[in-house]
Amino acid sequence: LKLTVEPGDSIYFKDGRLFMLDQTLLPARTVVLELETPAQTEQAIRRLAVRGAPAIGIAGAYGALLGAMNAEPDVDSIMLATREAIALLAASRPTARNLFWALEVMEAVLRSGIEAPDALIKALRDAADRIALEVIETDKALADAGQEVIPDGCSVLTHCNSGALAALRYGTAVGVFVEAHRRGKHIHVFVDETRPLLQGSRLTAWDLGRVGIPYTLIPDNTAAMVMKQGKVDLVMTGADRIAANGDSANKIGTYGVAVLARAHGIPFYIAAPGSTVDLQCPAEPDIVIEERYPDEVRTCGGTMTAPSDAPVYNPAFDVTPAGYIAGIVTDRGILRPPYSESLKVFS
Ligand code: RUB
Repeated sequence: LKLTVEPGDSIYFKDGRLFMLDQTLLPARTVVLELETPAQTEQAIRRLAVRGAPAIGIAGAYGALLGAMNAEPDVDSIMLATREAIALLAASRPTARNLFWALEVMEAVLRSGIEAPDALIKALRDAADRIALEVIETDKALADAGQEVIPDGCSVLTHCNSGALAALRYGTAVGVFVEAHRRGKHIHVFVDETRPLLQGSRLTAWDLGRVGIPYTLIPDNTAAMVMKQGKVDLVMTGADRIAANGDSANKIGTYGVAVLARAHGIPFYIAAPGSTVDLQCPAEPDIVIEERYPDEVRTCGGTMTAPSDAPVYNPAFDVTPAGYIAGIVTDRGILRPPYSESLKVFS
């Protein structure tokens, strides 16, 4: 387990700058962005240059650190600039719990009573690094725990991208698949392409291909067919926020996949670390769903595929009710229903 975040990772901090792979350009181009301000970081999160719940938590923490480092070198200025950065970053994307978890950790450092500017900057840097390392550690634990439900020879279906790009090193659901492959299990993955922004075809297919896991890319509307044909043994996806009762937000379309899985008697699993769990959020109605730009739906690959004035509804996430979820694979083991009890492990 490599416990440093460094060049080569999809996101890392070096010499006062935040570097990240621009996920909007993959797989066609590999471009590393170099960010110097909280505003640049907020824009990168908003336009999905960095995306996936744990990854935007890490980006948020380093974005807050950039606010601190750009401030005048006195404690009051650092506090003010960091708080302004935290407020800006918190407004970038509402659904993933991990962003708010990371920003709360940074805010706690500000409240810890450190009185020297250098010590405060160092404490903020240490906190951001710890957040990144915690993502790596929890995803490793989660990937190990998930093996219990991944038998040799199984065929799984996933939606969106929950691999290393979404979470720095291992990933969540894809991390479980990668660990199964590493242990010599023969698995096959059906990858939903994940309209409108194609995180499945652009990122998950890329993730699986580079480690050599056999996969088949399918249009989202083919999931029912492959399930009916008996080609899917289980479904596993990541999550962006898990409410206290187990209701789980993930990429738009996940709920439909869960309903299909239920109709075909196929178990549906969520894989996510504790930082995705929000015990303050009782259930689905309390999860804020991000709505994104209409042109994401009116276009595909930069080409207009609808009238330019077509009215659009573009929620980025949906919520799968707890009753559809056979288990939640976490860094504390696989949690089973009733989730209002089993999720208390994160209280
Ligand atoms: C990402 C998405 C992913 C989860 C995975 O949406 O829904 O499935 O974030 O997170 P977007 P995790 O691309 O809009 O950010 O790695 O915690 O499972």
